[in-house]
Amino acid sequence: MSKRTLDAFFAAPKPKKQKKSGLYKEDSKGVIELEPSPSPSPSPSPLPVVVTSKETIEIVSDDDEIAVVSETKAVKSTSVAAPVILTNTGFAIAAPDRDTSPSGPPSIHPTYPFPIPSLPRHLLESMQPSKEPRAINDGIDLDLLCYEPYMASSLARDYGEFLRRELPFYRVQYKINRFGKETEINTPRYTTVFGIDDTSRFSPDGQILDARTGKPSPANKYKTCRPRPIPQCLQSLLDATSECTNTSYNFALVNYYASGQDSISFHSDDEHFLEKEPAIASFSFLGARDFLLKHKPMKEQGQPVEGAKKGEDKPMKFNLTSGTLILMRGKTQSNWLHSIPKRASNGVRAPAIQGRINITFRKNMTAAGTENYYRYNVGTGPVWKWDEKKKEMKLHVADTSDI
Ligand SMILES: O=C(O)CCC(=O)C(=O)O
Repeated sequence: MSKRTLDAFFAAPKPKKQKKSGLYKEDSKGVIELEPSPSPSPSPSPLPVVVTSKETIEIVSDDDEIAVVSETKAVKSTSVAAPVILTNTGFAIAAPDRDTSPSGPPSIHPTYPFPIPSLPRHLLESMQPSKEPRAINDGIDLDLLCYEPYMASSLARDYGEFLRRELPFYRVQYKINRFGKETEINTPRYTTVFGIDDTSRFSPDGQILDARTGKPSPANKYKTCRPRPIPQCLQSLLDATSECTNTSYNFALVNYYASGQDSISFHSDDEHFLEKEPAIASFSFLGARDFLLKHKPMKEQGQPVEGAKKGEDKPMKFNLTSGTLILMRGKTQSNWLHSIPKRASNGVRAPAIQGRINITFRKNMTAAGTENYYRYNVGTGPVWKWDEKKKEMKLHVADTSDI
């Protein structure tokens, strides 16, 4: 998302939410049927999926058309049985079933607040899709490809935890003028971004070069931001995604939704600096969240278009689990809006509380687009970094010990 107008819109005081029913599939007891679990790809240590409990989740939307709905649904959790080897002394030790050593040196660049480690080898070797995608095109102008999953659950968890732990994040604030009044917007999630548009490229040593001539770009080409090269840990997934979706990308935008209160409002990724009919590859890692899609209003001379209702009033809902890739392409962005609505648990631990990483790969054509992405996803505020002991984001204090 670039222009944060929709986040901005929802920053205004909201009327109390109305309770409506019937938006989600429920049986008479309010129990939602479990969707069939995606069949995992062959993996060195397949993880058994067990249904452990039921929980009530309250879905709170920041869109007036979507009601507050309570769901009771079974929660899936994975139990990991580590393979063991019996030694000749009779002691069992964990089998080294994967090579977690770094696949190379860390990615470094003057714009990074700290070096970003390279992927552990077992992850670098797992960047290809694990199965064929499923096409979803049963809505007007809807053209999705869904990889369920792209990455098997244990790898997706390792990769999501790696990105959460190693990337710098921001909680971007910005001002907009709304109805003649200056309003401060607090982006309701952690964000970060890497990449440079099609008019430039990075040299191997991190200088910005003109994409056409290969010569260094003028120092003032990007006036409001300092573009960052895509680190190896994201570039390797971008390359594999380019190959399987047959599309080139030059930007990686990352969102971290720390809890059910983090969200993104309805919007479409149809910025003018992307290609026409852009293909946006959107990955989910760690906690599952609902992803809603609805058609933009369809009116012809003030009248609803006949037969054009699907998706217009009732959003489609996908529960995006860890390792899923949704490719949104064709006419989707110009005709559909998508969102990750807020959720509040009823005092019960909801999946959203585990935190969710989202990565979108996009192709940006202009320098103005680069400035836009950095403004709304890095901004000018402090850096946040994951604290593995406290299991939460903490303000990052630069290490000055070797200055
Ligand atoms: O988190 C998601 O799945 C959606 C992210 C998104 O829509 C965006 O970054 O523009």
